[in-house]
Amino acid sequence: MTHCILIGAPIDEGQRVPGCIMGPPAFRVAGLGRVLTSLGHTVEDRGDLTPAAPADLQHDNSAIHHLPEVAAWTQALSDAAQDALPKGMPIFLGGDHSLALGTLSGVAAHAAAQDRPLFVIWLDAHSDFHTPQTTVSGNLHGTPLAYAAGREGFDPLPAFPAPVPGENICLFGIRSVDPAEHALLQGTEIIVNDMRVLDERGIVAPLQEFLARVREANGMLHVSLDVDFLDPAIAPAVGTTVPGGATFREAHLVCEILHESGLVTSLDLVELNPFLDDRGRTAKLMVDLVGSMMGQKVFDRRTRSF
Ligand code: 5AB
Ligand code: MN
Ligand code: MN
Ligand code: MN
Repeated sequence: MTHCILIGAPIDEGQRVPGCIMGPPAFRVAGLGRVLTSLGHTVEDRGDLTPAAPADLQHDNSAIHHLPEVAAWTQALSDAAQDALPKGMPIFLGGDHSLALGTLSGVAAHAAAQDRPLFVIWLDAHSDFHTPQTTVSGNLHGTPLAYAAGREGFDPLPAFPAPVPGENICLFGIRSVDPAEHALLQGTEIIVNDMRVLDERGIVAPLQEFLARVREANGMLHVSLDVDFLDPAIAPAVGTTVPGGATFREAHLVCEILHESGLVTSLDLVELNPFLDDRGRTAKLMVDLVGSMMGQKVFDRRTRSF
């Protein structure tokens, strides 16, 4: 049984397609709390965060937009993560993926205080490894992983507390990497399980390899689930669809394996844009996936010997 702490973060300033602001209520309407309760967990819904008033921040890269707002969210989310982690498992309801600038910062600070290594699994079509210097779109939802990995150039944001070593980060399902991200990633130890790798090896072995390392190190594990990890055919409600994503069963299997590992300590649910959804099917799928990650099974084999 896990104490699940739901934290809404209706942030949509990290990209330009309106709608992610409706993410937290959509997760609630789709039954996130009910699913968790039905699995025997306790649920504490802390409602939606309100960031402080944005400070006057500038950046040389004129493409960047809404930096002050994103910086304010980063601080609010980092504080919220640090407050929740000693009490249970925070589940952050986005909001776009710039949310992870804050959640990763808070989780990293907590892990450092506990003297435990932090591991991150990034379930996404994209590598989100731009810095404020390299982003062409200026959309800060494409930057959180580079921030967490301690890349330079994030000056206007709060300093990242304890950068996550590359070998503790696993990209899973990516199929869209910009040239500047590619160049930056080449210089890291980040584990890149792109779709090419998953097509060839399947999802089980690469995932289990990473989880074995988390277990061995007694690490904390932060899962960041971007809706566009999923194939657009099953998850249309996202502004940045990329064909060739995880299938329904691949996505559930990832979540089932994450559950069995018993290692997940925090979770982001990001990039859901309910305005683009088809009768709530993406929101419901995301909630079902959280169910699998928290113990929902087709058939429970624990009480059988075969
Ligand atoms: B997401 C792109 N690399 O920088 C950019 O959805 C896309 O959080 C970023 O993964 C996608 O704008 C960010 C082209
Ligand atoms: Mn993302
Ligand atoms: Mn993405
Ligand atoms: Mn996206």
